Amino acid sequence: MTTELVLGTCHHDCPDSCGWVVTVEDGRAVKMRGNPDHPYSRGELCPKVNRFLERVYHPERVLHPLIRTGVKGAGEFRQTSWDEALDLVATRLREVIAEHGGEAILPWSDAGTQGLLQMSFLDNHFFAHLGASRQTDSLCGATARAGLAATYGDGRSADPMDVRFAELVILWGTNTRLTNRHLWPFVEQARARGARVVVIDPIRTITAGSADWFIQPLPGTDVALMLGLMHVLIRNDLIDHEYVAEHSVGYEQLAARAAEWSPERAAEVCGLDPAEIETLATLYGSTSRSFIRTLIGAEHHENGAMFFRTLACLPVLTGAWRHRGGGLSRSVGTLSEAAIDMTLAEADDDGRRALSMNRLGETLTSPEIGVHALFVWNGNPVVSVPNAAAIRRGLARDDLFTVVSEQFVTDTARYADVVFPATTQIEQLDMVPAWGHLYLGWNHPAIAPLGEAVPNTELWRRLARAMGIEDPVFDLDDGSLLVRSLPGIDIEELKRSGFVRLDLPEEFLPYAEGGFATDDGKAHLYSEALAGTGRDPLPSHVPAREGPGSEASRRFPLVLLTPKTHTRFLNSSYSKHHADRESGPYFEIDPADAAARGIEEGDRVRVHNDRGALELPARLSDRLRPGLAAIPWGWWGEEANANVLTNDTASDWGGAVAFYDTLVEAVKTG
Ligand SMILES: Nc1nc2c(c(=O)[nH]1)N[C@H]1C(S)=C(S)[C@@H](COP(=O)(O)OP(=O)(O)OC[C@H]3O[C@@H](n4cnc5c(=O)[nH]c(N)nc54)[C@H](O)[C@@H]3O)O[C@H]1N2
Ligand SMILES: Nc1nc2c(c(=O)[nH]1)N[C@H]1C(S)=C(S)[C@@H](COP(=O)(O)OP(=O)(O)OC[C@H]3O[C@@H](n4cnc5c(=O)[nH]c(N)nc54)[C@H](O)[C@@H]3O)O[C@H]1N2
Ligand code: SF4
Ligand SMILES: [Mo]
Repeated sequence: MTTELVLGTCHHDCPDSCGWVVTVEDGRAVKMRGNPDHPYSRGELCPKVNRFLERVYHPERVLHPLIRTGVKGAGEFRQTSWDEALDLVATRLREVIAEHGGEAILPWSDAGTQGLLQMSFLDNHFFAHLGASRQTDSLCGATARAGLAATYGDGRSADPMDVRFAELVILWGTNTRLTNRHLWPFVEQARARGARVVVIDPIRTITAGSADWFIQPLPGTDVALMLGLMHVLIRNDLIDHEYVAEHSVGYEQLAARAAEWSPERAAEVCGLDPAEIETLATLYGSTSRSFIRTLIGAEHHENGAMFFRTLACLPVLTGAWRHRGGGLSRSVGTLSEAAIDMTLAEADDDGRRALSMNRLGETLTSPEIGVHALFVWNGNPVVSVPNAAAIRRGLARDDLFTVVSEQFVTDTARYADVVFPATTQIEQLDMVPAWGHLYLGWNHPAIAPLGEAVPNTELWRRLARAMGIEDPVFDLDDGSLLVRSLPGIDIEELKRSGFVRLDLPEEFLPYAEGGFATDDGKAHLYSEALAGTGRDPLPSHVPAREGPGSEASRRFPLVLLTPKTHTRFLNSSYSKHHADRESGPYFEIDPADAAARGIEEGDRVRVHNDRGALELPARLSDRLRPGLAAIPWGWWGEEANANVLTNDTASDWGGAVAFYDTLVEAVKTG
């Protein structure tokens, strides 16, 4: 028997990008553990990925190409050969191009894998050759990044691991213990040295339950809270005037705006006590090593970019950026990206039209937009994109040809005309650039691909050949693509240890001396650039159009949040296979709202709005507050998918979408 230990890196869309070790016996993976040498994940994986090998060898894995035999959505297929599947796709694509033009073809993909090669690389060339439409916008991160960039010029962040040096940790709109679990030990290190941990979230999450202080604003009101904090910081002169004078512009204008936001006014908007705002501002302004951690949650609002743009002003005002353990950390993805040369992945866009990935339902149901062929890989849009019922209607169209590359027959794949079998991370080569720490991770394939599954790169090569596309980029193998894209990286070390740190100083303080990425190198407390696009150049609280007090709220008075809730789900991945290990789905409602509707624990409840309806058991919860409801997101199936209800309005700028500005009503049915 031969036994081998193979190093890899988790590919999931998760800030932790953990290192792992796979034990392979005679070509079969028998054990998978965290890599104990990985400086950030330190030998631990998570309740999702601890059972990854079950996923790899799952009897329901798609291991051969499939062709649809039943009606769209039924998930009935017959197994076929690669040749037949490729021929069918090539024939249909040629027909679509001849009849409707290349732009009638639409690619849709997300971050099912975050690997450099397998996320998005050769697909760019394939679709460029077809003259296909391009995908634009983002389900995750782009609005947060654009918001930070409005103040800083780019989305650069502090090293998350530096939270261990903080004296005050504010976890703002992020559920660290669930979504970013390997950061928590570093937060605990800070706490062991006396730091206070504050959580700001509309829901009393498990992270809030572990905090020293939990502040519970109404969703979508944080900008008012931040303006209230600024009001107190300025009034009590807790400002680092030297830092502000040297490294920012617009302090006077911002101070005038903040003057309008007394703690009383802010508290009223946020549903808080003014004393909470006074105390938090005093604590924040009197602590130099104050570390704000945020991820994605707050981006999923109409005013999502404004949240991040405003948040970015806080550590400038107090000069927290000067100190290790101070500042703000959202994603370090831009730092990883800077280490990668993406030239080989880029294809000419030739002015091809771009369609929003967030509005897939509208795109597929609109005859004017006219999409006739859809490719989906690395994502499950029926479950992950808002306004899901519209997507199902679009996918059910007879005159739409849908191709999905997947490991499983997801809710989306059930509508495919052709499903191609995709390898899992332990069957493919890649390099994972992290967004939650400063280490690039290598991923050696540990086992040969199961069945006839192929990495995404190989799928695009085969499709290019089937379409007669000639382009030398398709002749390069995965190893060559990686080596050429990582010019300054010690690849031998990456392969040997599984990770290398980005070439940054050990004490990485991005803005200690200013040096913001704006044209003048300063933080823009007042932004001419925003003014130039017709937006408010200063932080401003704008209530959501679909929010409390709006016209819609008369019919649908409850705000519905649908965040990540289960430790064993990663977005919609695992939700089918770990379903029996998580409780749910359910409708979480505050006892006061339940009483007003005659709803008791366990009652069947119809949750609805104009977009759709779900029938779920009620769970009376002390995690919420009156007016606020929640459904855990990620479950498959029309009866369970929270995105049947969610709002697909675009955020203020940046291209994400307002999932969390969703209003519903709930009626007891049984
Ligand atoms: N277990 C698990 N881990 C995951 C994932 C998963 O599905 N499961 N998904 C991964 C992915 S793709 C991502 S992007 C990250 C996301 O990581 P997070 O951003 O931490 O996760 P979210 O659940 O999107 O949102 C975090 C919190 O934001 C709160 N929130 C919503 N609206 C507001 C608001 O207006 N103000 C404030 N202050 N808070 C608000 C929600 O109540 C929620 O508790 O997690 C990753 N990690
Ligand atoms: N209501 C609500 N909706 C949300 C969110 C929320 O918090 N609430 N979160 C949003 C966020 S932050 C995100 S990031 C998105 C995530 O949404 P998606 O990116 O759609 O995430 P998943 O549903 O996990 O789908 C990933 C799919 O990729 C497949 N996959 C994995 N690896 C590979 C591979 O190597 N090759 C191929 N071909 N396929 C692969 C997996 O099998 C899986 O089915 O959802 C968004 N939607
Ligand atoms: S999903 Fe996240 S926490 Fe789990 S192993 Fe992967 S990177 Fe680590
Ligand atoms: Mo995400």
